[in-house]
Amino acid sequence: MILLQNSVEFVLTFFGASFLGAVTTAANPFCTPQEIHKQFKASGARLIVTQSAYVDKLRHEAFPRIDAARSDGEGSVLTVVTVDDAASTPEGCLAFWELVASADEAALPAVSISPDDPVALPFSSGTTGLPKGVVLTHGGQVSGVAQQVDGANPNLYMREGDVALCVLPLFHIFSLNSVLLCALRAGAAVMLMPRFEMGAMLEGIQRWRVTVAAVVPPLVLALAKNPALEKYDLSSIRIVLSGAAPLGKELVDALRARVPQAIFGQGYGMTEAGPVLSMCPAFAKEPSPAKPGSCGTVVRNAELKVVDPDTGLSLGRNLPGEICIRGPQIMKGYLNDPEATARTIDVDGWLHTGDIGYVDDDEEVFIVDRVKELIKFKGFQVPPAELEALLLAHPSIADAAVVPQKDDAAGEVPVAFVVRAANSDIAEDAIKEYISKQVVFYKRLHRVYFTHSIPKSAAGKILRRELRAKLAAAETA
Ligand code: 4UU
Repeated sequence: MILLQNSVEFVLTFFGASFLGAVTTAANPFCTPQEIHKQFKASGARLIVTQSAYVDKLRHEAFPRIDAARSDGEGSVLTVVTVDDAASTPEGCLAFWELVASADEAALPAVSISPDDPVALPFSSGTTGLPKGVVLTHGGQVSGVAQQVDGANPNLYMREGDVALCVLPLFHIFSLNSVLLCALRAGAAVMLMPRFEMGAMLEGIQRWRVTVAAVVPPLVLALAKNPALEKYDLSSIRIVLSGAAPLGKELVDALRARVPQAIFGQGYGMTEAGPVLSMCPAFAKEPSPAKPGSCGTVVRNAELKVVDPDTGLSLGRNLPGEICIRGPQIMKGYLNDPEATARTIDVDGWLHTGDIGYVDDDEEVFIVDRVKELIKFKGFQVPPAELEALLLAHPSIADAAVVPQKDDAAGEVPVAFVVRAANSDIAEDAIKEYISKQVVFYKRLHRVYFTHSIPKSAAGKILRRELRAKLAAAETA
């Protein structure tokens, strides 16, 4: 398990493990001990590479005892490697750079790796339920990278001399695949930033002449609004690739004036899809224009279709339906969860995204809605089922449902509908605080609406559409 901000050690650990045929699962170091433990347990991780600052989270009672002695393979002790200065290595941990210094390259075991072997295990809630391990294989990642940057006319054209901005977290597949792996494959350099900090990022772009900037819409918003931009030379940027959430035309126009030479466009990705489904054709070596709001065209050597969510039948152009993708790049399945896998990848190999969109006459993909439960706060995944489980565990709460509410800065924020238990008068703030203590910042509830009942289908499924419509109606009222 990699529990690190973007850093050289993250990259070395990922490639080192891959080279040995090991799998890495990367987690957000800002997560709470409980959240990290869930992923640790579900992934079956044996060793954690992290920073000293996060070791206390791993001393939580849920984890095995940290011990520098080699793990017995039974999971009774936890091996933790810290990347900081060896002099400050916390008790029981191993120092990353000491291990590197004492390593013998000639003693590397010979391993044979097949394309079908797993290499990365990011976590995603997919179309429904709790976060699950997404099994991405060597072959899948190699195919996915090739679909973007290889061939006579690469779609995401990068070459030697390019410098890719890596400020989006590498524990998310957008950054790992489309930035790190694609840039290195193309021979480009990568500018790693441990965290988003506006001044340092602009400084770095100017100093290292960044040419390809991968961003999310809230970052475009922050840049467009920042007057300091004028003080920096951003003339090296030729591509601004936005993804993970919808990018509006107004937002692009607001930033375009500041970086007039750059091409703005979107990639459409989903962790389970390996991740890229479509990419802006204006980024290609032989570019063709893309319309505002478009997510580009399907990556090559993959198939994309739009189906009627009710009948499953394929729809024609310009008709919105569920987007499905098939190709060598998609996940092998969810770890230890054949039911969830079967719900997501059908018998013909089509991965159902839970996104509603259409393909227009120029082959461009447009996303118009999401039928899956997932909430996206600034591009981060917020699985409603996780928050609902926490809410239901509270003695003063009889029933609860969590849905997205539109938000200008974050795109969407999670809000809850709550049915109080009999005789309870629990207040909104108490519920918000109860959740905040247990989750990473982007999963915090922004509003709690009290109600008498949660609308459900005959099968007991929460009717999320109804709740979303209720919110929308309240907004326009
Ligand atoms: C509207 O967000 C991602 C991956 C994004 C990505 C990866 C490589 C973008 C560009 C790229 O090059 O993965 P997840 O699993 O966190 O979230 C997936 C969901 C999608 O199903 C869709 O609902 O995030 C939403 N999404 C988008 N929505 C992703 N990209 C877009 C987009 N516009 N461009």
